[in-house]
Amino acid sequence: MLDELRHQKLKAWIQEIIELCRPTKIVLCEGSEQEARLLCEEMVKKGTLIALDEKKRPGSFLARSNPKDVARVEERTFICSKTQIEAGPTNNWRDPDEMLTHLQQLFQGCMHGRTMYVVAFSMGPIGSHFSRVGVQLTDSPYAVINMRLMTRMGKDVLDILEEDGEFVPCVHSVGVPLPVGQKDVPWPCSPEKTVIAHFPHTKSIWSFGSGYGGNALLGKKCFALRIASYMGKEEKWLAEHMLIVGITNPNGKKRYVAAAFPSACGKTNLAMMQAALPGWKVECVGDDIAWMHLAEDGRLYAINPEAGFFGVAPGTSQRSNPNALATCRKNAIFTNVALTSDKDVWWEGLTSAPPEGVIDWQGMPWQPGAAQPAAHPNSRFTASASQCPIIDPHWEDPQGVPISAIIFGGRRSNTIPLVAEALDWEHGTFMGACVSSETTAAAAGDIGKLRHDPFAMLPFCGYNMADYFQHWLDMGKLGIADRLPRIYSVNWFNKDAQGQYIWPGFGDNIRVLKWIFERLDGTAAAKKTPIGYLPQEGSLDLSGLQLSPEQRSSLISLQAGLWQNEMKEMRSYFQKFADRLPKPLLQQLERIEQQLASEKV
Ligand code: SAT
Ligand code: MN
Repeated sequence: MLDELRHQKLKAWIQEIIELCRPTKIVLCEGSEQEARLLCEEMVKKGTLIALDEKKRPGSFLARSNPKDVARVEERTFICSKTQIEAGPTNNWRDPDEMLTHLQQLFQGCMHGRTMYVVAFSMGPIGSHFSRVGVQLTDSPYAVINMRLMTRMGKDVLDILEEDGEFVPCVHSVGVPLPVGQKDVPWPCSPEKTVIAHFPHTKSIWSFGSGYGGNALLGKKCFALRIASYMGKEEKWLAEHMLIVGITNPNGKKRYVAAAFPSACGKTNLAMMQAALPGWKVECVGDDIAWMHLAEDGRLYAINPEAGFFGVAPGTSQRSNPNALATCRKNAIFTNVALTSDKDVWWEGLTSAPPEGVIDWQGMPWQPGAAQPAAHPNSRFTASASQCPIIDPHWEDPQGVPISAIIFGGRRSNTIPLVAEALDWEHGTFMGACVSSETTAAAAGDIGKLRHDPFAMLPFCGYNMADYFQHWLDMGKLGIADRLPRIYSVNWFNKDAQGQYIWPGFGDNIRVLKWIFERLDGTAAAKKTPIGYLPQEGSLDLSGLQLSPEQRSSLISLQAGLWQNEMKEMRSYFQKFADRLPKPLLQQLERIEQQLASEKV
């Protein structure tokens, strides 16, 4: 079968991994529907997948993972650059030689009794100058069918690799060899031995022990963010944890915006928003990752390297995201959601009352009011972007779409106003560096704890975060100042004294996008403050919202005391980066501190 391969280097590498991992069978994936259907049938027989009702969810399946394998595991994720300083203080570093020795032992015979799938994939439209190719070798058929939805995968990609095309080698194993005659479990994994290792210098990825999401679909966080961020630094482009949307105003004028938020902070909802203001329209280019490059016209253009969505299920509803529901109406894979008695899916928030006879994500009968939710908080749907009813007509444009604004946001119950515009690129870079957010279920660990998450890239930056800040500053210098996107910070999650969210969010977030749009048009008024331009009273469209004057002002005013604390906190956070921290960021911090201290505020 490998004889078909014309790419000698690829063939030799596959051969090497076969010798190491000793799979029983090799399958070169072609990426066809037929192939995916057969894989799903096999997985249904094995109990990995449950086929959902053909009328309610055509072509769709439910997978239940091992309860120890439900999210990304950051403490087992490593950046193996040559020196520790290259990985920086925010990454787990391992010496590359030591890690490779460890991996050789770990992967030894690990695919015994299993099939190894060869999955060639393109991140970005096939053949676009801005796309990059990877090849994942995996013993997880679940990873294969997800990669088929999340990337352009299969024969077409092998074709464009020709005889010597570059590719990122990605090795993945669930880490459970299967002795002859032993029955497999529905979700094999090896949580105690999980390692997700990235080698920026050789641009390669090894992942062992987990079959879940970002740990196993190596095109996503491992390649399109960690390795690609490193490529972007070398090659002067940006790989970012950002959604991309097109926004059209009632006059038919359209602008594209990219927005970075930490995992499970509503990126998918914003990316597919049903605008609450009449005449405004949002179209989706991507919901998670943006690769952005400067074009000759001095503007920043973005492609979505992915081809599908791996969205958080809980909370997704007709109110919060009707377009996501439409996207996963058919041909979808659900992981760790609940099952209904009529073989459909359910999760918290999908409907106000759960249907009768719900089976929880672990396969147990579940009653409303139970201590544990029916769907795991990090349960997901995987669906092709082409099924999204509001997918942007340019979402596969090989040149990408021109970005007019970049937004940074996090989950913050106070301090950060609803929206603020950066004074310039340098201040915008500082805003990105200042992102912090309450933790969510997307990663294993505590939930609801405030942590710094610069540019929403904390778990995804493949090199020293201080150098990444510098790369952003450098990109600003390479572009043409008034053609670069303007930079904004937003916060949908401000709470009042009673702990209730003040801002309605979801479709009403269009009001904030409208203000940004009109700032770019030069028609929305703002007042200059130390932390950026804040909406002038009346410039933000709040028509029809039930907000008291106090609520309005708390959303868009600068709270000097809280900001003084914020800057103190940032000063101490920045110490992490010692003298590698770019000076302009420290200068921004000092400027804000001084201006806050003066009476002008
Ligand atoms: O990394 S995942 O793709 O599993 C999800 C996320 O953290 O955004
Ligand atoms: Mn993400």
